Amino acid sequence: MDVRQMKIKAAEVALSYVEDGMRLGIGTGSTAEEFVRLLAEKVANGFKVQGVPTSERTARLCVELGVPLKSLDELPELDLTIDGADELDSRLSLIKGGGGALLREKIVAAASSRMIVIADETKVVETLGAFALPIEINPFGAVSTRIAIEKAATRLGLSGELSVRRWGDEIFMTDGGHQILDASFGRIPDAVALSEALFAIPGVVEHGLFIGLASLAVVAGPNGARVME
Ligand code: ABF
Repeated sequence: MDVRQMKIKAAEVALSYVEDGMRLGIGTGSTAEEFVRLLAEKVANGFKVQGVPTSERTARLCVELGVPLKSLDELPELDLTIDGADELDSRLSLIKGGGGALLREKIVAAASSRMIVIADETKVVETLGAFALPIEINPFGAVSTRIAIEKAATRLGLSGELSVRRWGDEIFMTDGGHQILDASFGRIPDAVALSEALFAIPGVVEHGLFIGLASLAVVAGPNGARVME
């Protein structure tokens, strides 16, 4: 099985948790897109769901494939969200945001009774942090915010590069009109402490540490999928 087949396998298993009539948060990224493709096939065969997309990109794919969508304001409480991740550990703490959709992803996951993560085996780590942590910041005062993040990280014994995410020659802007700093801190031994420290900085809109949100992960490897709970 190559990585794409593993993503499809994880999406396939996750689809078995989706029940007819569910209000469903729909994630972003290549794994979530495999899920949308499989979901669309079921919808075409009469399966009923109402989806809330976590990004404009996911919304476009759902519209193209005929998955019915609502806004989160129309459906403010969801039954289940299925989304990818950049890293996950054995406690189902996650790093997300590599695709730039972390703010909407977290809002949608928090509005859901349950979140299932779909990933290939390469995403599972012992300690979060090999993947650079995306931190979404308000463009106003971006340099001050960056300095505050560096100081907060130092106080926690973390150090590393903070790079402004770019899209070609331009600074990358999220769906919400914010910038992203990718923080290469390396191992993050205390994700809760880092999360709290980042939220204490006014210019930080959101960060990619998802703690206590996922209740189950479907992880696919070369020999099939396993469930982590
Ligand atoms: C979203 O897509 C993000 O939070 C995460 O950054 C990314 C994972 O993408 P992929 O499935 O393409 O690896 O879920």
